[in-house]
Order: sequence, then C-alpha cells, then structure tokens
Amino acid sequence: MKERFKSNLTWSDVTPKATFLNRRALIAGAAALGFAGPAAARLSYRKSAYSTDEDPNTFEEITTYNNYYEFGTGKDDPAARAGALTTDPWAVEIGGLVERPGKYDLGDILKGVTLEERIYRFRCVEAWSMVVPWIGFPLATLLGRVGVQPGAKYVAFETLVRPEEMPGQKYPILDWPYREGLRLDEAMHPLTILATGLYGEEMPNQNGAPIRLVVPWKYGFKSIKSIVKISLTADQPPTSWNMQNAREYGFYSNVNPDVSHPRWSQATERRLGSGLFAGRQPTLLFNGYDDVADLYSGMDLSRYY
Ligand SMILES: Nc1nc2c(c(=O)[nH]1)N[C@H]1C(S)=C(S)[C@@H](COP(=O)(O)O)O[C@H]1N2
Ligand SMILES: [Mo]
Repeated sequence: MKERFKSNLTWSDVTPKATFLNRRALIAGAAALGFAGPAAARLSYRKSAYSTDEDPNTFEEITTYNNYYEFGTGKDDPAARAGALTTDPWAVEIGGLVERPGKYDLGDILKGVTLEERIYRFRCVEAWSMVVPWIGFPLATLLGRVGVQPGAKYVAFETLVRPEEMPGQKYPILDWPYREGLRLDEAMHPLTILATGLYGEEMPNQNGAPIRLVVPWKYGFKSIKSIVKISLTADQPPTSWNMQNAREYGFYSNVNPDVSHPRWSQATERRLGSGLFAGRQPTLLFNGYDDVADLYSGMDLSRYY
C-alpha cells in the first residue's frame, strides 16, 4: 500500500523521476478542475532501443484477433466481451519471497515509472505472429522496488478471477485462475515487460488491461493478462497450459523452430494481416531475440521446452 513506500523507500528513490500520465491521473485532474466528459488520454512514454524495426500490425488487427479464454475461446470473443471488465480500481498483490509484500494499487505501481514504447515481435504457439507497439516498463523495475529475497528462484503470476465479468470462467476450459511463471533470471531480463498500453493508449481490455506481461522470446501464452497477483517462489510454479496439457506445453515455452509442438511444426509462422496467401516466414530461435541465449546455456531446449 501507499504507506509501505512512504515508510521505506519510495518509487522515486530508486528510479529517475519520470513523466507519469495516464487516464486515471487525467480524469482525477479534470475532475479537480471541474471538467467533465471523456478524457481522450494518450500515454506519456519514450521510445525504447529494444524495438524491432519491423512494421507493426494495425491497431485493428491487434485488438480483434485475441486469445483471452476468460472471455471465450474464439479469436473474436475478447473484442466482443471484454469491454465489460472493470479495470479501475485495480490492485496487484505482490507476495512470497519479497521484502515488502503488499497489495499495491496500480496507480502507485505506475508512479515514477517511465513508460516505454517497445515494438516487439509477438509469436503465438498456434504459429501466427504479430508486431505490436506495446507501452510498458521492465518487470525488473517492480521486482527491484518490492525487494526480492535471496531464496527466490521463480516468479508466479495470476489473472483476475471474476466470473460475473469474465463469462469464460463459468466453464472449466482451464483451471482458473490463469497462471504463468518465469524463472527469476528470465523475469529480471530487460526484455521482459509489464505492459499497460499499446499504440500510445491505455491497454484495450481484450489485450489484458490494465496490466499484462510481455515476454517477446516466448510463445504468447506466457504473456499473462490482467494480472492481480505476483509471487516470488523457491519452486517452479504451476502454469495454466502446462497443467492443461503437459505434453504440449512446457514451462519454458521459448520460441524455437526446431522444437515442434506435438501436433504441428513450429518452423514457420504466418504474420497476421499479411494475407492468407502471402505465405509463411521462417520462425527464429527465441523469436529473434538472441540476447536471451545466455539464460539457457547448457540446457537441452528440446527437453526443457
Ligand atoms: N489471462 C489470460 N492471459 C492470456 C491468455 C488467456 O487466455 N488468459 N492467452 C494467452 C495467449 S495463448 C496469447 S497468444 C496471448 C494473446 O495476447 P493478445 O490477445 O494481446 O495478442 O495472451 C496470452 N495471455
Ligand atoms: Mo497463444
């Protein structure tokens, strides 16, 4: 909570002062000044050196072809149904092996955080891909602020459970809540971000508002949406797709053209929007993010898939 940061170190003690602006702040400001009406807020962010130079997919493509099983298993279900999700107020409970556990309001998490636009390749296990201009900040920034205890080796994440607003949760498609996990060194890697927006605007609900993970060298299902819980653990945490089908989905889920999904090859991908007959392109190891190779040196990636 707010008090924790006041009594210990504040966000601004550990990160450079940043321009922070989001719709919440804007609405609060507008209310204080006596304005009413819709706030067409753009996020304030800086461009990141981590971006690819590939052309991004359109906003339309990124927000109408989604996987978000809490709203149904169809690609168009999230766009049709996720609008009903209440994302403000929002808090993230951070616990386990951390120095300063607590339930942190999203506004407090974002205070003093510099948001960056990072244009990342995004690769789904279903062998399609997109290029998305995410807005976010390194997960490492948040973990640094809450203080990771020496015994922590993994980070576990959970999505909101709210069947009244998430109709898919009325069915046992997955064992809710949706869960994901990373090894601590993967979580601390600068490419791993918590995203709060895309295309310069706050995150659309169907893409995981108000805060979701993006791990660009892993298959899309690792990028858990609408996060309400982050736990630092000593043991490898259970993850939703591995629980559902351990043979098809491992813990690591690194993009790898040489390790096939049991039912289809992962050697090529179809870039969304490039047209059904535009052909496929070769998939790159780690989705082309070679920087992460050191994390897996000495590991047999066909065994740890
Ligand atoms: N909570 C939650 N997170 C999720 C999913 C989901 O069903 N529920 N689907 C995953 C899968 S399989 C993919 S490919 C990406 C899709 O992200 P996008 O819709 O923003 O492209 O979200 C991932 N995160
Ligand atoms: Mo996916």
